[in-house]
Amino acid sequence: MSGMRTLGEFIVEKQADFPHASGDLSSLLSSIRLAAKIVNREINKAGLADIIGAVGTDNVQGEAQQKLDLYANEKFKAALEARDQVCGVASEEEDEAVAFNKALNQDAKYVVLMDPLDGSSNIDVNVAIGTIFSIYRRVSPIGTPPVEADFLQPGHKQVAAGYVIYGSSTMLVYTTGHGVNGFTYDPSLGTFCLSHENMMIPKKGTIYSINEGNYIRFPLGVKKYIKYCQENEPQDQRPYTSRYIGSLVADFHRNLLKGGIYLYPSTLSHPEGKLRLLYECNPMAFLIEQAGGLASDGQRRILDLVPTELHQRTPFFVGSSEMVNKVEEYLETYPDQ
Ligand code: P6P
Repeated sequence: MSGMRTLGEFIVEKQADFPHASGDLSSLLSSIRLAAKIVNREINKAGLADIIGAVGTDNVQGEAQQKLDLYANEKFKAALEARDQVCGVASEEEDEAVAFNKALNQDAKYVVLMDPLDGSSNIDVNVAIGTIFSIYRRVSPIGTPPVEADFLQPGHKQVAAGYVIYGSSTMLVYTTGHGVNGFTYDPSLGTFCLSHENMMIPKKGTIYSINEGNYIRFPLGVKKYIKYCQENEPQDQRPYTSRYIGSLVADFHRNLLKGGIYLYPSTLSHPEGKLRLLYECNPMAFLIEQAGGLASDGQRRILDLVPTELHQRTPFFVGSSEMVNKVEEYLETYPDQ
């Protein structure tokens, strides 16, 4: 196929963007690529295997774990530990951060935070789900086990971030701070091929993604924004449309391609919002800013938030810059009484 560039070739080629690169990040990204292929294979045959159905245990979020959650968590941890670039991993499926104790891992300079399978309630209804990952340089000394501070860094310190979307086709989308690139998996070749180079989100869009079932519990500013979308007839655009899949990765990916905004505000049941700052919001915020969009908690830039605990939540507004700015205006104009 003329001009086909595989993810592997792209990772090595882009290593040149980092003059001091030792190849460690390239190798780390390759281990994520491998785990994505393994998880993708299981997801695509989940309907056939006995893998469907909750496994009976609950994770730290108190959510019933689907078997595929556990499977994805184990496969990504194993792939990351097998290479010598990662000293530890934090995961939505792990109560505490996991330190890799092999000496070679303790000499590693990166930590990874991940949601191994986001949207897990969508697994057994054949709706797109995804893996989200976030990579930092450790702040603790090389040669020692990682400490909590390695995982509680503000999002603007990320070295790389990305997601895998297991949808009608499987894609891996990532950034190392030099733009966003998307790779589509070709199962007949077993390779990810560059399909979306230098992805940029349109500055404005007409898609808004929010769970309107929570409407009465939203902050007033969010209610006002939803009404603005429903009553506003944009002159130079199609009318607004509501699209909500229930998988952050799928809603985010569609909005990245077409323009739009995803909103998960604080609600009465989730006063801090539902989404996790470290392994859902920060990586998506890095990606959207690299693609020319914005990510906010309603008042502040997500990437500037200083984390205090591994599984902390935050309200999350992410997508086209004009749309995120509009929501922030409404939240400022109508602060919750
Ligand atoms: P709700 C999935 O559990 C998730 O973390 C995101 O992927 C998704 O956008 C959101 O929660 C769905 O939450 O409350 O609307 O079901």
